[in-house]
Amino acid sequence: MVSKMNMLVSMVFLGAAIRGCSAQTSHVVGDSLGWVVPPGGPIAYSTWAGNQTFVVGDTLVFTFTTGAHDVAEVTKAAYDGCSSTSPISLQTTGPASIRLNQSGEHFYICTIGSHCSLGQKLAINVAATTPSPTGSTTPPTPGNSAASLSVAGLFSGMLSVAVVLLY
Ligand SMILES: *[C@@H]1O[C@H](CO)[C@@H](O)[C@H](O)[C@H]1NC(C)=O
Ligand SMILES: *[C@@H]1O[C@H](CO)[C@@H](O)[C@H](O)[C@H]1NC(C)=O
Ligand SMILES: [Cu+2]
Repeated sequence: MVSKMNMLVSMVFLGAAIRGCSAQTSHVVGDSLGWVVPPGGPIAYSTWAGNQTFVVGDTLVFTFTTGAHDVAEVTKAAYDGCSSTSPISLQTTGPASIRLNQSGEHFYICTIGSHCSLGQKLAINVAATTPSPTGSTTPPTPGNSAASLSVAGLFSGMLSVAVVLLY
């Protein structure tokens, strides 16, 4: 009886651990480059973003020297035109952490000088749920949700079996 109880407890912990795998990720923008005027132009941050998977709950970390740069979340129009007249939000102290609370497209620029025009701008697409490993710029597909559901279902099933064994 004790070992069955242990098994049940282990399964509950295993379930919790698997849920933990989809926990929030911290993305350091540009990795070691940081948040600067990129030497190679705007391609630097689009390449970086292309290698990331952003999910609601994740955090962007913009590393920059306070006073040298800043980070503003802006609309797509402001991102395209490098306009800093009415940003959605502005952080002037580096490093700056921004939590991704909403799915969909997010746009960030540096508002100092002509940094944005020179390529200090970032566009990302945030998925509502953990997407497939291949898709970081595509929105989550129904298939992904189905996969998550089936994993959840599998665990409910295993827990039910454990409960039946116990009683
Ligand atoms: C991912 O990063 C590598 C270099 O680390 C780069 O060559 C590649 O183009 C990037 N992938 C995408 C989708 O941008
Ligand atoms: C995201 O939500 C947290 C907690 O509610 C809040 O503190 C934070 O300001 C939000 N971030 C953005 C970018 O809206
Ligand atoms: Cu800047």
